[in-house]
Amino acid sequence: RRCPGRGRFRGCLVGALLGDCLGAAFEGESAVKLPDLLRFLRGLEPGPSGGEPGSARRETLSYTDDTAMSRSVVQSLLAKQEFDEVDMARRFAEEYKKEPNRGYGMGVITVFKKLLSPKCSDVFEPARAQFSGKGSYGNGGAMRVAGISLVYSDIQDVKKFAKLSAELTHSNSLGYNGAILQALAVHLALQGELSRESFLEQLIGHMEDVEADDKSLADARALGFEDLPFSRRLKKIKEFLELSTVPKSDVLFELGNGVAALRSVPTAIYSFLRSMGSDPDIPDHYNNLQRAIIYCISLGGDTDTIATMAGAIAGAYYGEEQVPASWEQSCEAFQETEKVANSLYELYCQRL
Ligand code: F2R
Ligand code: MG
Ligand code: MG
Ligand code: MG
Repeated sequence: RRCPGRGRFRGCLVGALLGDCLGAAFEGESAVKLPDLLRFLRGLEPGPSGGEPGSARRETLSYTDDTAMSRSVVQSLLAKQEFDEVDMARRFAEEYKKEPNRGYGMGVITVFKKLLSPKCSDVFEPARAQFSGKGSYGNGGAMRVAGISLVYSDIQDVKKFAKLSAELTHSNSLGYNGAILQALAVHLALQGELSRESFLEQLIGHMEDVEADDKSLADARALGFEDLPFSRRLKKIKEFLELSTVPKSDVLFELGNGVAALRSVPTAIYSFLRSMGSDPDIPDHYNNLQRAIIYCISLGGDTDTIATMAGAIAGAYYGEEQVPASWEQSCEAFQETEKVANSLYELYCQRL
């Protein structure tokens, strides 16, 4: 194993931040019109097409729970130099207490309240009690997981700690397996120039193994899904990528744009992979990373979360060179994000 470039670490975390801040403006909209989205993005650029020349910058775009939790993951890893469930859980809960209005999921708030109680002795217990003991299958474990792949270079460690970090809030395998898939995608992207085909093949190979255990099979069946639901969606992505055009309605039907990990992580991966090529609907001056984020947001639904996941993967793959200054500077906390990415780079390479 070798040390990937520092720019990939910065690209990953800033890409994730951009996806969240830009996507948040559209979260929950069922139909995002591309011209409206492109107009919004032009408004971030300096000069005649964006705001008055010479006028004060427009207000900064705020990040949401996706980034708040990602920051806790990364800060915990940096403070402890490894995964520490008690420290990470405490940071999630303290961060929620400090800024409860970042747009958290309805269910996960219950977990934070229990974690804040001095009576809590097992940090995984509140998550296990969610949804009458079924556990959350939301995408909250996946949206925040990229930092795991920026610390651990061994793929077995990536799987193990992606799962544990997700299980602090998401005990349903359809929640934590989504986090494993997202972490694997960031891990592969960080290694660099993989083709679409081998990227997908590797993800499918790993997920067929991840999803074959008894709990994954039981959880999928209990919710009325077929066996190996993530692997199946990855195969659907492969089919989509072989077509010259795919209607948005097919993407929404097969992959989704929802708050469940199963209806959002594959969508983020598809958005990243399809943006390796051009898109007739998106102006040519946008680069691959920008196209990935634009495509996610154009699907509507859970736009901040799907765009943050695609942004993390694309940023790790293309590096910070594809992060446009005007987009970055529109987001809250981008400078801090770059610093934290530098520290993760040092830790990752030092651990090799
Ligand atoms: N919560 C939101 N968006 C809506 C409000 C934001 C808005 N901008 C505003 O502030 O007004 N976004 C954030 O939530 C998602 C991540 O959620 P997470 O962390 O997975 O939370 P939770 O509560 O565990 O799960 C989310 C919902 O999924 C459903 N669900 C999950 N497991 C379930 C189960 N076993 N049975 C039934 N339903 C289940 C529930 O509706 C949960 O509330 C991201 O989009 C983030 O941006
Ligand atoms: Mg959010
Ligand atoms: Mg969201
Ligand atoms: Mg920069």
